[in-house]
Formats: sequence, structure tokens, C-alpha cells
Amino acid sequence: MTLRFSSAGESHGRAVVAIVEGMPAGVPVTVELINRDLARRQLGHGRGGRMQIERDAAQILSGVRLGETIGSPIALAVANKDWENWLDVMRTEPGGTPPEPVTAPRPGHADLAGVWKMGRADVRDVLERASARETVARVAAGAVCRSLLSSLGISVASRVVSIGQVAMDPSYGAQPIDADSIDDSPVRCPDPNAAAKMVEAIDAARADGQTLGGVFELQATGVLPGLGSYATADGRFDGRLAGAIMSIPAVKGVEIGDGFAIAARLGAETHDEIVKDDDGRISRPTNHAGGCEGGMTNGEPLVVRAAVKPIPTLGRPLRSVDLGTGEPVEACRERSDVCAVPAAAVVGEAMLCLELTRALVEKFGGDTLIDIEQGVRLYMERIGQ
Ligand code: EPS
Repeated sequence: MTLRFSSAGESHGRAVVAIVEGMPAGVPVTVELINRDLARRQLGHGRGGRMQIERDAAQILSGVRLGETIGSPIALAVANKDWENWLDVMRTEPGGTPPEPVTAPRPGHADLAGVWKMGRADVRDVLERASARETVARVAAGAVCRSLLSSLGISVASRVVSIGQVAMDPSYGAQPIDADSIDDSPVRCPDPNAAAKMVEAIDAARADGQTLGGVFELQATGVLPGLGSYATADGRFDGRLAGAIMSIPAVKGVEIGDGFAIAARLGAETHDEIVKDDDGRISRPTNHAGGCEGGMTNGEPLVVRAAVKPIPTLGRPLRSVDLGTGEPVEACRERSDVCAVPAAAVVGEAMLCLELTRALVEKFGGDTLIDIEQGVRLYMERIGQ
């Protein structure tokens, strides 16, 4: 069984829905566990009015009984509270006066190519689904995967490395992410001086009708070696992971380990030597590879960074063309966020949890958590790690 995730739902429709197929039986899951991550996705200085309306809370529709997965498809629904304010615009039934269409596509969003592709006259038919509201479903599904991972001693965390021109001091880079304290920062950045400057930069952008992007970093610890494969193109874990992170709305770049910096280095400065610990285990004094070699995890912490573009909905809109009249106009102004990099990092965690779980299920079988736990134990014994 392959682990599969899919989602449905429009930003101002009734609900966002996630379906996870292939999740092994016996994984502890509660609504509280999912809601914890949903609440973390709502955090971060720079969010807009929508986050004041929503208190994202999951309903478990199927696949869980008495606090454990039972091996059947898991369906999760998160109601959009805001739907009540959009009942007329988002109605499913025909008839009546049609709502005012959106006809000025925003540069940087799915609007223009979306209406062309789908043959729609109203940009709303595209933007409702292209909205990053969909990431609610990813985070809900990711929380279920996170539970499986933590049963195996694997932890996934994130931090914000930069927002706009403001970057975390590089000295923090060598420190592991403290998942217990990172959410206390208003921008989920461990460097308090940089965090204060990031908040200032977001406030300045808001005052100027602008938006800001940035870079977030993901780390997974306790990852066993050999997830993914060197043998097939679509089995390579780094390729899958990069694709999963790039699929997050607004992400324009992904790097694993030292990423782009490696291109300018010599081989000896790049590769992580293989040494024996005092207790006889194999280890790596460095982790330039970011926990991935030859398309497989190598047992070191996974380190992934993603570049997030500034949100395309601007207070001071860019030039566009009205798709109805053909006249030059300002791009449409939907209510939006000024900066969503801290939230995007939480979505990144969810995608990393999904990809790690998918690779584990592939390697150890997907029927039940007990079989995976036993498989992992035997495997680690066999390789002496
Ligand atoms: C989002 C909800 C959206 C946006 C944001 C993400 O709500 P609304 O459109 O009602 O303000 O705040 O989406 C975007 C900024 C975007 O460009 O897609 C959410 O729940 O995360």
C-alpha cells in the first residue's frame, strides 16, 4: 500500500478536507493532536484578517476509532468559519443574480494562467482553490503522519531563517531547532534580535502596501538511513522531498543540506567523512549533505530550506489587464497576509512528515504500526546502528 494524500476545498467554501489513504493501523490520533498543528499554522506576525476569523479545528470523519487509526482511509474536515460571510458568492446552486466577477488577475498568483487553462470568466473560480487556505488540509494530514513518526522516535521541526532582508545570525544555524520554544517567537525565528527586526520589516511592508517573503528551514532528527532509493528516479527521497516542499504555495526554491553553497566548494570540503564512534557505530562529524546521499536518507538529521516569495496580493496593486474589457487596470485586491513565512514553515513540516511516512511505509510495509516498529528494530540491528 502506498501512502496517498489528497485535499479538497475552496478558501471561502464550506470546509477544507484532507484524505489520507494507506496510513497503517495503530497510530495514535486525536482531534487535539491535529488541532495543535492547525493552531501553529495560524501563528506568525504578518497574518491578515482571516486568521482573526478562523479557529481551525478538525473533525475526524473516518479511519480513526478509539484514538487509533484502523487502517482505512482517514478523512479530515476543517470548517471555514468565514464561509458564512460568503454564502451568496460561494453558493453551489445556480440561479439568482450572479455575484460580481473578479476580472483583474494578480501578478504572481494562479489567477491568469488558471482562468485561461480552465476556461473561466471569473478569477474567483481559480483563486478560491489556489489560495494557501488549502494548506490547512496538508497540516491536518501531516499531524497524523507526525504521530506515526514520533512512535518511531523521529521528530520534525522548523524555524524561519530570514524574512525579506533580515536574516537570523549564522551562529544559530549550527544549533538544532528547539521545537518547544520556537513557536514563542512572533516570527518563529530563534534569534531574538533578528526576530524583532523581522517584525519591524513586516510592519513597514504593511504600512507601504507591500508583502514580504523569506526562507524557512526544516529539520528531522531520528531518521533511519536507507529511506528512498538510489535505484530509480522516482524513488529518490531528495527528489520527492524537494517536489513536496516546492508544492507548497509561494515556494520558489528548495535546498537540501548546504544546497547551492556546495556548488562553489571543493569535494573535500563538501562530503561528510565516515568515522567510527567510541561505541563502534558509524557516524559523520559533519552534515553538509543534509541527511541525504544517493537519493536516500543516511541517518543524519534531514535539513531542508525553502525560499518563499512575497504574497502576490498587494495593498498597492501592480498593473494588470481587465479580462472582461481588455483595459489596463490595477490587480484585484483580496484581503490577504503581509507575510506568511512562519506559517509556511509549519506547512513544510507537514510535507516532510508526509514524505517520511510514505518512505517508511514503502520500506517496512503499511498495514500496522507494530510491524513497522519491528521492521525498524530488526533493520537497525542488522546494520549495527
Ligand atoms: C489563508 C487564507 C486566505 C489568505 C491566505 C492564506 O484567506 P483570505 O483569502 O480569506 O484572506 O489569508 O492566502 C493567501 C495569502 C494566498 O495568496 O493564497 C490561510 O488560511 O492560510
